[in-house]
Amino acid sequence: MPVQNAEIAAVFSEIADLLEIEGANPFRIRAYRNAARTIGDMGRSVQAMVAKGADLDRLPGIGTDLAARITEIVNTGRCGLLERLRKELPPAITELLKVPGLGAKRVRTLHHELGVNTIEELHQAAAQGRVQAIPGFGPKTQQAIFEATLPHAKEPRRVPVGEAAPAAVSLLAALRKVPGVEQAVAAGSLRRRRETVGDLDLLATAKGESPVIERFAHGEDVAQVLAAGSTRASVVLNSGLQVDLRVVESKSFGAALAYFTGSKAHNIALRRLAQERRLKINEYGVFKGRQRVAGDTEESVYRAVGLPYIEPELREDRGEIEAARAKRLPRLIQRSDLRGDLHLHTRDSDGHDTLQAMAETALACGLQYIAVTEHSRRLAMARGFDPVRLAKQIDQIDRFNERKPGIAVLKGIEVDILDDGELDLPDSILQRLDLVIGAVHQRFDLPRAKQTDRILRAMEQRYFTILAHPTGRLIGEREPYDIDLPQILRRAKQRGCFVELNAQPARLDLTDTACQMAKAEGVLVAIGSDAHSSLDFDHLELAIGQARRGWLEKGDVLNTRALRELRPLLARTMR
Ligand code: DGT
Ligand code: CA
Ligand code: CA
Repeated sequence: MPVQNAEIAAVFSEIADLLEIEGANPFRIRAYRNAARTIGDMGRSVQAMVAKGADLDRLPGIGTDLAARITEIVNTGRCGLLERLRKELPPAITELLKVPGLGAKRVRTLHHELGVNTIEELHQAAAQGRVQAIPGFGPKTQQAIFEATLPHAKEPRRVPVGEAAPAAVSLLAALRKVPGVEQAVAAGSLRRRRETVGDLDLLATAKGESPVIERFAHGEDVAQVLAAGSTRASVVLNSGLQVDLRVVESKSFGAALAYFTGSKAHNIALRRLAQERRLKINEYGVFKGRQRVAGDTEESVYRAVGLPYIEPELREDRGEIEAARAKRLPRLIQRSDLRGDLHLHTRDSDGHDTLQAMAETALACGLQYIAVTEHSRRLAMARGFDPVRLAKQIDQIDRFNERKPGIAVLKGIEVDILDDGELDLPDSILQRLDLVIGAVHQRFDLPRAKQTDRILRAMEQRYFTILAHPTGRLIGEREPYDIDLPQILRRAKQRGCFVELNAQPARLDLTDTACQMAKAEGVLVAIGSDAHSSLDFDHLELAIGQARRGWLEKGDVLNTRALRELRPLLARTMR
C-alpha cells in the first residue's frame, strides 16, 4: 500500500498532540507540528523519495530523528512512537482528539477536569452534562463528544470466566500475603461459575488492624479506586474488570460468603425460608431476635433454615431449594471424575504440540485416555485432514499406542458437517476410527429448520459419535446458530450419540441450561478440552464449572467412564 504524504502528516500531527497532552518539551512538540505541515504541503511524494534513497533530512525542519520516523512509516506502515504514546495515554484521549474542533489544549483540559480514562467513561460524562459544566466548553462540544463516543456506549461488558478466574486467583494470592489476613476467597458469580461475570466479589477475614484494604487498593494491577472504606473497597483493574472486596469478622464469614455468593434470587428464597422460621438472615449471620444462631460457616446458615449445604453452582433459584428440601440435590461432577478428554488437536492440523507432548501432559493431568480429533479438509485454514493424511495419523497413533505410553490414545476426527448434512470425509476412512466428532464451522446463518435438519442428517450418518460445540456460540462475539436443540437432543437419544460440552473459554458450549436439557433427555454429555496446546487442558476446569451449573453428575458425562466402559458406547455410534 502506498503511503501518502497526508498520512505521514497525520501521524506527526497526532504525535505532536499527544506529546502536548503529556506535557512534553515544547521544542519537540513544535518539531512534530512543523514536520506535519512541511510534509502535508509538499508536492513530491515522500514515499518516492525514500524509495530512491533521497536524503530526507535535507527537507526544511526534518532532522535525522524525523527522517528515521518517516522511513519507518513508509517501510512498515506503522509508527512505534505513536503506538507507544497512544498506549501511555488513556484511550479516551485518542478518541477526544478525533472530535472535530478539539485540539490538544482543550483535550488536555477536558482530560484533567473530567478525569475520564475509557471512551465509555467519556461518553457517560457527556451524557451527564459534565462537559458543558467546564468553563470554556459549551453544549455544542458536549454534543459532538456524545455523538463521537456513541458506538462505545454499549452495555457494560461481562467478562468471560476464562479471564476472570485467573485474575481472581492472583488477587486472592496477594490478599493472603497481607499480614493479619486469615481467609480470602472469591464469592459472587465467579464462585457460582457463571460463564461471564459482571464484577469480581472477594471476601476476606482479617485479625485486628490488618492493612488489607489499603494493600488491595494499592495493588499492582489496580487502575482506579472507586471506593475504599474500613471494611470494603472497590477497584477497577487495568483490564477494566471491577473488583469488590469485603472484609468481615470470622464469626460472620459463612453468612457473608453465602450473602455475597448469591445469586440474589437464591438469597431472596433463603430469606423467605428464614422468615417462616422467624429467623433473620443477612451478611452478618442468622438471628433469632437479637441472638445469633448461625453464620460462622455456610453449612451453619443452611442448617439454620433446615437445608443441607447447597453447592454454589446451583444457587440460581432454579429449583435447588426444593431439591434440597426433598433431599434430592445432585452430587455434582468434579474435575477428578474425568477419566479422559475426547477432543483435542495436535500440530498435525492447527494445534501447537506433538502427540507425544499432548499425551504426556494429559497423563500428568490425571487422564487415562485422550482422543486425537484433527480438523477435516474443508477447514483448509486449520490444515484440515484429507483421507490420506488421516490414514497416516491413524497408523502413527497405532504405533504410539504399541509403545505402551501409559495413556490410551483414541483415533478420532473433528469432521466438518457440510451444508447438506453430509460429512466432509468418506465412510471408508471414518470406519477406521474409534469416534467421529461432527462440527458445524460455516453457514451459521441458515434458517432454523434448515440448520436443524442439517445437524439431524449429520447425526444419522453411519459414523457419528459426538456433536461438537452444539450451538456454535462464541461468548460475547457470536450468537448461537438458530437450531431446535430439544429436537436434536431427542434424536441424539434415539441415535445413541452424544453432545459435547466444549471447554474452550470462548465457547463453553453447551450452556448450563442446555446441559440440564441433555440430562433430562438422557443424552450423555462429552466434555472436550478442544485443546490446541498442552496448556489448554486447564480449560477442562471451566467445562466442569459449566457442567456443575447444569446439575450434571458423574454419570451424566461420557468421559467419566473407564476406557473399558467407554469403548462399547463409542462402538455403538460407529455402525
Ligand atoms: P455479576 O457480578 O453480575 O456477574 O453477578 P453477581 O451475582 O456476582 O452480583 P453482584 O456482584 O452484583 O453481587 C454479588 C452478590 O451479592 C450477589 O450474587 C448477591 C449479593 N447481593 C448483591 N445485591 C444484593 C441485594 O440487593 N439483595 C441480596 N439479597 N443480595 C444481593
Ligand atoms: Ca459480581
Ligand atoms: Ca459486586
